[in-house]
Amino acid sequence: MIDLRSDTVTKPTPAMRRAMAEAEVGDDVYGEDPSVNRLQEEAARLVGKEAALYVPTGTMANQLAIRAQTSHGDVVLAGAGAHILRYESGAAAALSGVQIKSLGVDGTFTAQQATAAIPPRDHHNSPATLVALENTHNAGGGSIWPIEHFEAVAAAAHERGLKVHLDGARLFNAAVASGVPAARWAAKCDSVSFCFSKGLGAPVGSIVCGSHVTIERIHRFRKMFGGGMRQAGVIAAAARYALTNNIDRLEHDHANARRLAEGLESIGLRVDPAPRTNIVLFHSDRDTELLRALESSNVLVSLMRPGTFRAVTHMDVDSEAIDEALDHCRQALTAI
Ligand code: TLP
Repeated sequence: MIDLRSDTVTKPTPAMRRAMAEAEVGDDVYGEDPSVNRLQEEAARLVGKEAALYVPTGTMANQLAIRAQTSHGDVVLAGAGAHILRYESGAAAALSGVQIKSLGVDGTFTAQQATAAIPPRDHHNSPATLVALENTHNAGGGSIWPIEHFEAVAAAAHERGLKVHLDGARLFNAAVASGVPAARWAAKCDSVSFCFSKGLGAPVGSIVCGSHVTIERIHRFRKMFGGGMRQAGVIAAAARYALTNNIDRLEHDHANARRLAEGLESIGLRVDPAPRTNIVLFHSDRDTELLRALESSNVLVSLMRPGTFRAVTHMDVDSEAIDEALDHCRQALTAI
């Protein structure tokens, strides 16, 4: 099976499992799990924030950041196709009572667009209180914000009193591919989340980082949302292992994404946009037939929307597996 549906499908390596087996643990709801505490300190330091909180999923990280930095009835500004809008089961509306206003077309937007979307202060309007940025941008094909736009949007938001959250589920893919360190992306944001369970190869877990005050508020809502975990050091050890060992290797996933994109184009499939990180979007009108034919040759990709497939490279697929997937794809195209 060559599973390119997502980078979430990776399995922990023997070395990561050893780190998990040997983890020192305690009850993290009492704040007594040394592995979780170390992970939180390391993660906060890595992105230049005062504090961090370990959480079960990227969705919970985003939703806690929204809940802690908005009030019911507020507006959150986000790029078109944002994960918080499209793939979190309506959580922002259900759990925080906010409306998400989507801007731009490809997940990025300008400071002018953000400013224009902030409603004037008037009792008829819902106040915009948070801007949520996503980097890399999943639905945009793993795209990376131009750092100047990113910083300009954050500055414009702060000037008007809005907070800024970064959904950095794949922040280290952005950092490795752009050469802009994670701490610089995080610097202009009030909260930043990232996932251990995607390209970094851990089986579970995400983290949200920010000031002491913000993280304290988020901590309270983590309890309310049912995200307090007990001897979580077993999984935090995998996350710590991932931070130490699996960031630099993301470059291989990016090279494999480029290899896959070139191969797909050479067999007549349109790839758009050109991959910057580990996500490849390719297009075909015969989507259902192609998906089925690939599945029957044990190649898994996802259908993101009609006519658009997503293939994600990760540590469990090497360049030989990419070439094999391309062979199957070529055969599938001739068979359908
Ligand atoms: N994305 C998943 C699916 O939900 C689409 C994937 O396979 O890519 N932010 C971003 C940008 C994400 O891509 C994801 C996961 C999350 C947040 C949520 O993370 P989890 O799955 O841990 O809740």
